[in-house]
Amino acid sequence: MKTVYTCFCTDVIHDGHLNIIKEAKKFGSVTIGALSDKALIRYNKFPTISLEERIKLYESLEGVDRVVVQNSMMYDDVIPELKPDYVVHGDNWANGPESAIRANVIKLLEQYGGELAEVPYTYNENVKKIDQRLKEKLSMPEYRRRRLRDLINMCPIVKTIEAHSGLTGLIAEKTVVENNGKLDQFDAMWVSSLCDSTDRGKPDIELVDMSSRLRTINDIMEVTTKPIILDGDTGGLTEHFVYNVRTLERMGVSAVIIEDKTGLKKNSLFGTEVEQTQDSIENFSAKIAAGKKAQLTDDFMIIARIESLILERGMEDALTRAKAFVEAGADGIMIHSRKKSPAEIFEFCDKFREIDSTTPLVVVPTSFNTVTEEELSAHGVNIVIYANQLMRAAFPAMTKTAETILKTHRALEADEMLMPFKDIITLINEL
Ligand code: SPV
Ligand code: MG
Repeated sequence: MKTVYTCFCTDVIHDGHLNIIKEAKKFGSVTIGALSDKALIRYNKFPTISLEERIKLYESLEGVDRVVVQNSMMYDDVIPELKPDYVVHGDNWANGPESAIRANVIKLLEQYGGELAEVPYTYNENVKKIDQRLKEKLSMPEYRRRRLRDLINMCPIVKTIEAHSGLTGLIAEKTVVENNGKLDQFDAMWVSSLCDSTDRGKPDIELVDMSSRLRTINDIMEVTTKPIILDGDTGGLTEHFVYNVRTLERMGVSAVIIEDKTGLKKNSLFGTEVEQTQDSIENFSAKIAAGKKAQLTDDFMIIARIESLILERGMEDALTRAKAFVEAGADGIMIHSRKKSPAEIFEFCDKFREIDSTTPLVVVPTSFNTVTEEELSAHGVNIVIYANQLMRAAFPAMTKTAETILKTHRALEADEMLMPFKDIITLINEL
């Protein structure tokens, strides 16, 4: 009897999957690959049930002879081992980043004479509704909030990009690239105080109030599912911070990062060029402890950001603070630097990891931007935040377009710099 392999990456079975099994059955005995959690994440299909539950679900389907685990999005681990006579897949992977997976399968099958059978992808109202529901489920606060902790446990490093609007949220949510035969995308979003302020034409001095920040978060949440880390500035008054923790938790924000500064906060990238006051260890620890006490779920994270290197107070001060803030209950430490070289960040991370091997570490490589995710991960960093790049990309493009229209007294010359609206709207979700 011939053998057939097909890979599933779903928590819910719909007509499309049943049709694949029906078609596969015509060729022989059917083995389903259940994509592992780690691989699902890279595929933007965050699991809402466990791998064991998915295996049971697939095993229960009529026509399925066995289920195996597929550990990566590419088929390199399963095909050479199973050597199926056929791989069956829907025909909806010929274009876009998924075509890399198709090419991978074709190459592997060629090595021993296996065949690819593509069946027409099932588009109907039921399939659409189930796909939609699955997505909506991930956007619910309880799923979204928990997802950051899960990602920290599952990924070598959680890749986080700045979002300051629905549109930038969609870019963070949907950008997928194929690189060296692998698909990649961002894991989480950072709602930066700098970009949220700049987008409103205001300075980054805690002038944009929490209600406005919540509106930005809500705009992003409306159209995305990925977890959100909020830049909470100094956290404000402890008496206010505790209320904000509850609000953020209820909305489904995964983490707030608060920095150990006090008084009129200025952006860290100004460093010592402007007057900035660091909070005392005692005060800031009390703020963290109060926030943790107010929190209602186990999922939400309060991450302490240490400004000692920015304010040139030295490595020892940074490490003393990190230890104290973890003791006060901080769920993570963000260490910041405005040096061009990542050396002081590496030194901090290495020394911190000597005294604490588990508390998540967060860095924002804006100044030390030569550093790679692999290097950061090797020094024990868990979350990397690209804190302002989308805003900085948009600003020069918008300015140049405005100048070009002013100079030429018409829009034609600017047009070559612009994306047609029909391409932009492909990003926008339709119900
Ligand atoms: C932000 O993005 O607002 C930050 C990071 O706080 S930084 O601008 O580097 O201080
Ligand atoms: Mg900020």
